[in-house]
Amino acid sequence: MKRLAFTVTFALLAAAQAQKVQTPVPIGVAVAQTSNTALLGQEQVIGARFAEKFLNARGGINGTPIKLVFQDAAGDENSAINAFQNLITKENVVGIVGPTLSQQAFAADPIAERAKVPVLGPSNTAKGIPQIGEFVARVSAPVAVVAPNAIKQALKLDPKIKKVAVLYAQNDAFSTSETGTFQETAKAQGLNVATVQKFQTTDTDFTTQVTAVLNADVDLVIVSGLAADGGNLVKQLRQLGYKGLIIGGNGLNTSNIFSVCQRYCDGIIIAQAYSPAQPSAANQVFVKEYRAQYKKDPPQFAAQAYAGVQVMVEALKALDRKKKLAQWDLGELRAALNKQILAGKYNTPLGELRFEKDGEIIQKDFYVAQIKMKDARTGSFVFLK
Ligand code: 1QQ
Repeated sequence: MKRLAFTVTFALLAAAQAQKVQTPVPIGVAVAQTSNTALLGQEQVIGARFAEKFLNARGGINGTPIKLVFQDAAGDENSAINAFQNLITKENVVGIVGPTLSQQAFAADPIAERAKVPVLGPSNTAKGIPQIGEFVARVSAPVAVVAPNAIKQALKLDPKIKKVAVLYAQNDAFSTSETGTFQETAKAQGLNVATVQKFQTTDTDFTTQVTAVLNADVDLVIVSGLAADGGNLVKQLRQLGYKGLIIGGNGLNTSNIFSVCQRYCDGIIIAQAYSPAQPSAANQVFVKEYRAQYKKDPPQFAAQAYAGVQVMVEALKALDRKKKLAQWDLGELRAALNKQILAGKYNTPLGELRFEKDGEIIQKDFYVAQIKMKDARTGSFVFLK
C-alpha cells in the first residue's frame, strides 16, 4: 500500500515536472478584483490587460502570444494564497504578477517560492518583500525610497511646517512599513512628530484619532492606510476642522478615493513612482495608447502592472531566442525565467528598470502629485515635480 502510494506520488511528480509550456503562454495575474482593495486592484487589472493587448499586437513572445490568467486575490491573505495555488497548479502559469498588498505578499509569495514560480510584485512596497525568497522580485519601488519625496515636497509648499501628526493602519504590513519611513524622514527634516495615531484598515469612524490630531495642533498630517479607510480618515479630518496640509501614502494613490473623500480629497499630496510625463519612448507610446482607450492619463498602479507583465514578456522573449518556449519543460522554464528577469534591463513606462540580485527594483525617477478636485466627484492628480 505504502509502496503504491509512493509510486503514484512519484508518477504525479514526474508528470508535473515533464509538463510542457502551453501556448498562448499563460502568465498569472493575482490582484484584488473584489473587496475594498479592488479600489487599488482595478487599476492593476486595467494596466495588465493593456499590456497583454499591446504586447500581443507587437508579436507577443517572438510570434507566440501570451494569455493573462486572472485569479482574484481580493484583499486578504487567504484569497491571495488560493489565487497563487490555482495559478501554479491548475493554470500552469510560467510566472505571477501580484498580489496587490504587501500584507498578502508576505503570506502568498512563500507558496510561489516553494513551487519555484517567479513572482513580480506590482505594488508591494513594504520593506522586506524581495527578501521573501529567490523567486520574488518587484517592479514597485519601496516606500523607503518613494515616501520621503512627499515630505520634502510638502516642506517646499510650506517651509513653515513644524509640527506633524502621523497616522497609520496597524493591521497592514505596508502601512506600518510606510509610517516608519514617514516618521524617520519627518525627524530627519527637523519636524516635531507631535502625535502618532493608529487605526485599522476596517475602521470607518476616526473620531478618536482626529480629535487627537486637532488637540496636537499640527500643520501637517501624514496618513498611511489603504484607499477606503484612508479616504474616510481624510474626509473626517476636514469635516472636524483640520485645515493644514495632508500627505497620503501609497494606499491612497488612486482616483478611486474621490468617491470616498469627495471634495475633501482636495490638496492631498502623494509621492509617485510613475509619471505620465516620464520621457522614455516606451512611456510616450503607453500614454498615447492609454489616453486613446481610456480618455485619461494612466495612474501609477496601472503603469506598474503594465511594467510587471512587460518584464515577464521580455524575459520570456530572451529565453525563447535560446530555445523555443514550446520545447521547455514548465519547471525548467519557470526557473530560467526567474534568472532571466533578474538579468535583464527593461525600457518600461516607469523608465529604465533593472533588478538587484535579491529582486529589488532599480528605478531612477520619482515624483510627487497633489489631488485637485473640480467638484465632489471629479478631480485629478497634478504633478508637482
Ligand atoms: C503595499 C502597497 C499598497 C498600498 C499598494 C496597493 O503599496 O501593500 O505594499
